[in-house]
Amino acid sequence: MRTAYRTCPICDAVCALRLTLDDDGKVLSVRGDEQDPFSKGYICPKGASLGRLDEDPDRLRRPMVRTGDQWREVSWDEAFQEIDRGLTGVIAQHGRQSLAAYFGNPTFHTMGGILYRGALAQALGTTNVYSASSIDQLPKHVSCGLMFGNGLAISVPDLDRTDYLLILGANPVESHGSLAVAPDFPGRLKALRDRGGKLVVIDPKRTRTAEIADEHVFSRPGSDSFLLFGIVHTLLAENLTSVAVEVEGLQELRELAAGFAPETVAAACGVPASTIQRLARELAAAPTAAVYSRVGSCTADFSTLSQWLVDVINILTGNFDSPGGVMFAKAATLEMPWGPKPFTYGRWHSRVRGMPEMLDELPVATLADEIETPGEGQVRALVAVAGNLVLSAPNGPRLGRALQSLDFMVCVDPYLNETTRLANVILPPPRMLQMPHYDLLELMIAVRNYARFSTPALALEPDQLPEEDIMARLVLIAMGKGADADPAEFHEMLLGGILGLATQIPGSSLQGADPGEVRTGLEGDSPPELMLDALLKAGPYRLSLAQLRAQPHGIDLGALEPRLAEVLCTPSGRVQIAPPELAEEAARLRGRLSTPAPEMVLIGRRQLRSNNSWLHNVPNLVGGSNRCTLQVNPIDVARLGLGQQARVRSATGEVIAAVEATEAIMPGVVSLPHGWGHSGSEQQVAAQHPGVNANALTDNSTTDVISGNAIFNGVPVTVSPVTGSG
Ligand SMILES: Nc1nc2c(c(=O)[nH]1)N[C@H]1C(S)=C(S)[C@@H](COP(=O)(O)OP(=O)(O)OC[C@H]3O[C@@H](n4cnc5c(=O)[nH]c(N)nc54)[C@H](O)[C@@H]3O)O[C@H]1N2
Ligand SMILES: Nc1nc2c(c(=O)[nH]1)N[C@H]1C(S)=C(S)[C@@H](COP(=O)(O)OP(=O)(O)OC[C@H]3O[C@@H](n4cnc5c(=O)[nH]c(N)nc54)[C@H](O)[C@@H]3O)O[C@H]1N2
Ligand code: SF4
Ligand SMILES: [Mo]
Repeated sequence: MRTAYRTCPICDAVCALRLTLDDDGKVLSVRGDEQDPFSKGYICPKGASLGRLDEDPDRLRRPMVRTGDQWREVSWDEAFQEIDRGLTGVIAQHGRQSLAAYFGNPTFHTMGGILYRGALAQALGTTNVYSASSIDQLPKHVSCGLMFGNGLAISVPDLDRTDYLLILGANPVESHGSLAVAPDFPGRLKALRDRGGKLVVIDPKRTRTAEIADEHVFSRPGSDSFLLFGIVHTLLAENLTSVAVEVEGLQELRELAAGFAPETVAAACGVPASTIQRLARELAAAPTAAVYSRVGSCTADFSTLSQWLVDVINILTGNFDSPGGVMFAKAATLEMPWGPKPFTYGRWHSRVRGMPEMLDELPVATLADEIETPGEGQVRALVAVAGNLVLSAPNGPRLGRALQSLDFMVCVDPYLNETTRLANVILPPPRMLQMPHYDLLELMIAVRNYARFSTPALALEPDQLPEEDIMARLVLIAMGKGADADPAEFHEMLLGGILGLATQIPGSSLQGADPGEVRTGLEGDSPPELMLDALLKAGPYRLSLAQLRAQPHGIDLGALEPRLAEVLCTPSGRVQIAPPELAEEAARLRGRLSTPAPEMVLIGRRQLRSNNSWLHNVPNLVGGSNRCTLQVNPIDVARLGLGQQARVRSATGEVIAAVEATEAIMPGVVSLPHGWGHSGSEQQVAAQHPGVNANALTDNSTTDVISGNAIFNGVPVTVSPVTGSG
């Protein structure tokens, strides 16, 4: 028996775990690591199932190649030869622009995914690069880009010190938080109340977070921009502002907000004007306050507006970049992507719908168009890393049909699932416990400055390839160097690139050092570890991998401190509180005031024992409360005469789902979780609990206009009884 300490890589909460393993490497128990200063022993059912997940018999162990409907295991060399043939064939016939890449959510939870994805995108030589950002948080990046000149300047609520927290469109008691890294988010919310603070939740559903709040306000899906504008209007009209950072555009902000008085927006958001005014006054009066919003607000129409307004309120109430308000973390690694970059967008546009590039990417919502529409630059091949697009993308089934028409597709994924079954080759990454782990991205948005590294708990088996070798060999093939090129060469090149930047950019602790000398001093058992060592040494605390290894319970680097000046990148050196790019969108929002609301709309939800599309194959995580049901208010159940099942129809598709009547959801709104729809899956357990694909109902033809982000919440649907279902 031995003990291993590890960060849980599943969600954004970065919990520290203590694992007990037997001599064969079987995980006997998983507990929260009580000695960890950040997560203090917290663990959720998913983390506790890490052992079961890791030993899932349906996990692919060797590369797979498909011929017709038949899959066979092949050697790594054979798999890469197949990929080389596939990709170079497509390049020769249709050019590089016919290649596309998708990087899914788990890409951002592994070191190899984060460190190699940019190089892979670049080596493919196409602008058809897509990621989970544009089905998740892109509107936040865009609003931060427009306001702060830096698309990565994402502030987090100072959870442990705030006196007042307003949450919109997030349910951290079940999701454990997102774009705000806080182990035991539920406990931190309870602590806020215990110290006399106030928690308010705005959500079309009375969620578990709403249940532990002081106040829950029902609001209409897709209407957050109205409500937030109403708050801004009140703050300005009643002179409740106390701006403490340098801003420009206050007059323009006044003009934009003028048309959104609480009385004007109340009907559109379903929140009484008096409540909107009171919330504004409470936010202004609280000693400190923070507004935090996530997926519910970010994947709806007008999302860039709502994400902007959240920060406007934090600024107007004097709670921006100050303790108890919202603040910027200062990670131990050199800021990624290695120094603040002035925000630009629209440097190129998607071919079919002319959608602008944002942060080097195009929106997932238009990937199907790019595959289906003939012409120069039509996408003919896809490299997908850690993505299950059929279940995750808007109108997933249409995208699935498009994927089927590709000339070639390769997936890096541990499972043969709804999406990877459409590929020609699947490359399985090592198991989680076999990989080194450091949260390069998460720790940049943590509610406390903190660092923790996990060494691999288990060694690779002889026929496995480390994640970085898989990525590097794909890069080398994309570069035209063939299937047999040595990944070591590329690792060194990538490391050299990091060292080049780390020794040059202002603010790096290695600025001015000799890259060769720094290289000689680096320590680590694998290329990602060497890169981490470099990034730590270049970081603001001048830590090293050796120091992190010596402290397996993590290193607390203290509470967040004001640092807006370090992340701000606007030409004026001031915050753009009313970016001109948003004026037209605000006018479009005003136009919506006179549009009648759809009778019924669909929203999504997250479930504690699930994580997007890929945890339904662990027996103890499925069943019970973790079911794919359509939540409907009893008033609607009666009005529509629903039985056990209902037919849900949208502009794009139809599903038949089990009805769960609950007063927790507003009348006129139904909720279906995403990531389900496993019928026919090769994952044995998931296939027994198939559920339905919520993204058969969502529409890829409409997006948040500014960012191009997908809309998953507020989708117009009709719900009707299924005859004979009782
Ligand atoms: N209707 C609706 N749709 C949504 C959402 C919603 O709220 N409603 N939420 C959206 C959001 S926020 C997100 S982030 C996306 C997520 O959507 P995706 O980007 O598709 O991510 P996941 O579903 O988390 O996982 C994708 C794949 O990663 C694989 N995987 C797991 N671990 C690893 C690993 O270590 N390495 C590799 N290479 N692969 C791995 C899994 O087997 C799975 O096939 O879904 C979006 N879709
Ligand atoms: N257990 C679990 N944890 C997860 C995940 C998971 O699948 N399961 N996924 C991970 C990922 S990829 C992410 S991005 C995060 C997301 O984390 P969260 O942002 O907390 O996501 P949800 O739990 O879906 O909460 C969204 C809430 O928005 C509400 N909502 C819907 N539409 C609107 C609207 O228009 N306005 C308002 N105000 N509210 C609305 C919904 O009712 C729901 O309660 O969670 C991560 N953690
Ligand atoms: S909350 Fe997230 S990080 Fe923590 S144990 Fe659960 S899945 Fe893992
Ligand atoms: Mo996400």
